[in-house]
Amino acid sequence: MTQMRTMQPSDDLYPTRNGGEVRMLPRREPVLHGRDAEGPLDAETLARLERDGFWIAENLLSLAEVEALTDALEAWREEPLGDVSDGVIRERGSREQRSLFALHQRDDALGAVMRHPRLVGAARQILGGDVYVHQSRLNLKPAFGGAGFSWHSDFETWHAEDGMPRMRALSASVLLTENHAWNGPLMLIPGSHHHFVTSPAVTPPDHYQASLVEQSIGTPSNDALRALFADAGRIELALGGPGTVIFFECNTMHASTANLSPLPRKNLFVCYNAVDNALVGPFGASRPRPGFLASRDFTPIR
Ligand code: 6CS
Ligand code: FE
Repeated sequence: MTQMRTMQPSDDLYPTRNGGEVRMLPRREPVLHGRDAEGPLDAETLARLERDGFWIAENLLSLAEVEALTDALEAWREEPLGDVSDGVIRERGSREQRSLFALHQRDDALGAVMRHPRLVGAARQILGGDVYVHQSRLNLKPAFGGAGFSWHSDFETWHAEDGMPRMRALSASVLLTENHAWNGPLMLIPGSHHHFVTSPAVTPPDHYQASLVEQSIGTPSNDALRALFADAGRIELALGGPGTVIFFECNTMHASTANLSPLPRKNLFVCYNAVDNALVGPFGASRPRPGFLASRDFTPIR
């Protein structure tokens, strides 16, 4: 049963998808919700996450762990996969798989990685308490044309379309293949998480069926991107080999270009949300998105 929204518009700190002009609102909450909490991250790493909005943890998982994930992925891809309603997103104009969602509902290595102590331990420390998996997916970015992802803040979508109240979530992207400068790595704007860029366009019904192939609603204006880039002075390419994990805060502006190279760029994403930040009703859409995109099982990962 979908829990409908219990919060009134007045307590919406990040109004978006409601017409009007693009606005850059200040972030209204900390990045580190559990500053002194026990966990695997040292003070320097926490400071970098707070400053930049992301942290690239090289070789966090072993090659043997990545191999188990890759074996489970290949076994899964041989199963008869459905379509968008089963969390299978294909590249525009082809049958190539672009994203496969809801890994965490599987009982193989792909499902187990959410509970990896170095992932969930970092999430608990940063988010300051119990966490659950809001969303998980594989982005396959196939060779010879896997399309990119427009600039966006995950939180803008998760707030507007999933009903995530506050910025108390993060993604861990596990690199399953080499992420080179030339095969469509994740690009991030350091410090962009300190501002919330509103998106005036009203959310169409079942927007996810378009946005997961190519997102144009909920994305920032060029002026807003220019301003975020001017503050940062650079864009970071998140490069690394299999087993590297990119942790990025839910509101950090990120994108990736198309992959025209012969090497696929396969990354596995686990998006943790604080149990205390559980979803309510959407803040900028008529209906909540399906469970494979936004879990409403808030059972904490122990
Ligand atoms: O809409 C979402 O939840 C998804 N869209 C993007 C481009 N990033 C986050 C997430 O996978
Ligand atoms: Fe994203």
